[in-house]
Amino acid sequence: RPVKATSKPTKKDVNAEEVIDKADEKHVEKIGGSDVSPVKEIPKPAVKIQTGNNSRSNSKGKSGVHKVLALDATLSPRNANAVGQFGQAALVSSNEDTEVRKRWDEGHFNVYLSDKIPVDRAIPDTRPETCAQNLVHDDLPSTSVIFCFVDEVWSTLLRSVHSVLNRSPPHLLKEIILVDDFSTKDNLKEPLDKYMSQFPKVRIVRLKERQGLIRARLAGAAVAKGEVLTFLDSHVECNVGWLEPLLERVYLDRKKVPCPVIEVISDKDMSYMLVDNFQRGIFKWPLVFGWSAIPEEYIKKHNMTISDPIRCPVMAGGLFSIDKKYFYELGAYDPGLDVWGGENMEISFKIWMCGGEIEIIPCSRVGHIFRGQNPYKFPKDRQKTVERNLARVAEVWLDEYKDLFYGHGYHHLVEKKAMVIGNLTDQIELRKKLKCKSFKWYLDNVYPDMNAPLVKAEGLIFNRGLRKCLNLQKGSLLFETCDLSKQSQHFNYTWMRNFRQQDVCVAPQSMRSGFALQECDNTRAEQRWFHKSSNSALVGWVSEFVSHHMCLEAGPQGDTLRLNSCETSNAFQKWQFTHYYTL
Ligand code: LR7
Ligand code: MN
Repeated sequence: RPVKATSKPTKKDVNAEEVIDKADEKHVEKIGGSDVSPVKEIPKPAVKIQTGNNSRSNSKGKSGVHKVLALDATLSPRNANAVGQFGQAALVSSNEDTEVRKRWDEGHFNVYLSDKIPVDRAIPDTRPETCAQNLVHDDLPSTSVIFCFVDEVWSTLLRSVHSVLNRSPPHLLKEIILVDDFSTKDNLKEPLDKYMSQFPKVRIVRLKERQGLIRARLAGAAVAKGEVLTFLDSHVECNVGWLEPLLERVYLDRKKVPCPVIEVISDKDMSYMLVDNFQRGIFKWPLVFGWSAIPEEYIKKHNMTISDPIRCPVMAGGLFSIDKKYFYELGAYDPGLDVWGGENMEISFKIWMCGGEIEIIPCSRVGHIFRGQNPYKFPKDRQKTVERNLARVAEVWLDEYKDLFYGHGYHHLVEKKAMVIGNLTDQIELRKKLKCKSFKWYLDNVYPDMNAPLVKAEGLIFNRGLRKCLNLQKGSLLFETCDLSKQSQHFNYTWMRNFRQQDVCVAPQSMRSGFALQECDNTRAEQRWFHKSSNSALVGWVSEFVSHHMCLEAGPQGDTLRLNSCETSNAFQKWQFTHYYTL
């Protein structure tokens, strides 16, 4: 079979990673390692045919079942020898290299090659073998497939549409809605209208100004007539039998939100590639999407097979089906999210915390071209757009855990939060109205293997030079013999880098007066101390004329606590908390 095996690429949110400062880099690596830690509980996936609580089969009476339809109008293509046919790697001769390079930036993949490959090429059926034998109900709901695009490459957009037309049971495909997010390319105007007019099921919606993919999806959903919405990126190829297994899950339970396995269409040679089985969608701080393999022991213990649905803490974002009414019950997407990014986190938290479920359905497979960069322009700064979206999600959904988001490189957002992220009243109201569960519930029940300590370190703060602990009593901070039982010796080092006891935060003051005790306020940068690891300094910023960094130092007699210039070898400047969750 012309299939290359590869491991699934991790979706890179380069932007978010870039902003993680040095101090937090180590931490991110560490969490990465948590992928292999045992998953406490991913509830066992449902069996093939079952009736869920939210099932519609009850209301519709008995219904028959049939084997998944293996429709594929491209099985024996006319042009079997065409470039890239059957999903094979297509080669270009070396004298075409300049041409390839010249056109690369149009889509940040091999556009030159894509244009040579038939728009209705065949691809290998990559489903696990048992999938073809699976039964689905006869009366599945119909779906509207929604593709949003901005300046998408002509040949990949067409290939996406043809793959849906050729491999979806016609009675289940209500329509295909193409939402043009204010593209500038001429061929996406009249030529596209003309081309699509051959297909009565295809409708084109043109947005009058650039809305970004989130509001473009909302515009598509608003005109959709199908019972289920199926969102897809505009550079995909749907595989054989992709649709029925998705609709079956929605049919069984309207609060299930199924996603296909996302396979890889090479950006270089356009070959259709397999990905590893048993992958879950997860996130790491600061809300960066990634894939994580389900541990071997878990698979064995639960007798999971490669075709069982996989419950996912978060979805990748671009490819999923959802009951239309349910989508609106959930309040759809936050329409305040701009252009690209974060909406996958928003909808994932919303689904889980408000009573739904996200699953990957291994019998449904769709190839996607993973690109190194967004091939379109962001109306505003890309980084600022994405971080603003993520901050909106964090503010609405993360409860006390939002400090973990801000603490991983987004401290700067907190100071001017209200100004940056806009109004959230509607989103907060919605969460109340839906009576959604807490983020803590989500972590405990949906993503128990996530590493999410609420503070970076806590306990007593021991000074290496003095061999005593800090004690906060009657408004003064001094030293005492360490005593775990004394609450006045207990402090936290928080994600916002506050060094605090209850509501009291320690802030570096002027050169002369050392430090001050203040009411904690996350928006005040002056309350932030750098503390890199156990037995390192507590570094504060002093702004007198110019900013300096200064280290907290114990006086050798233990009767003073002051700020001084940092000296790496000075033991009186070394501090250790009793317990470090992560640094
Ligand atoms: O302003 C825009 N308007 C648009 O209509 C920006 C984009 N778009 C369209 C675009 O043409 C494309 O069809 O929206 C679609 C998604 O944009 P991509 O392809 O640039 O996104 P991506 O594949 O890099 O990113 C993933 O994360 C996004 C976060 O906002 C979206 O959720 C994408 O749908 C999502 N893609 C996938 O999940 C596919 C698998 C990637 C993985 C893992
Ligand atoms: Mn994409």
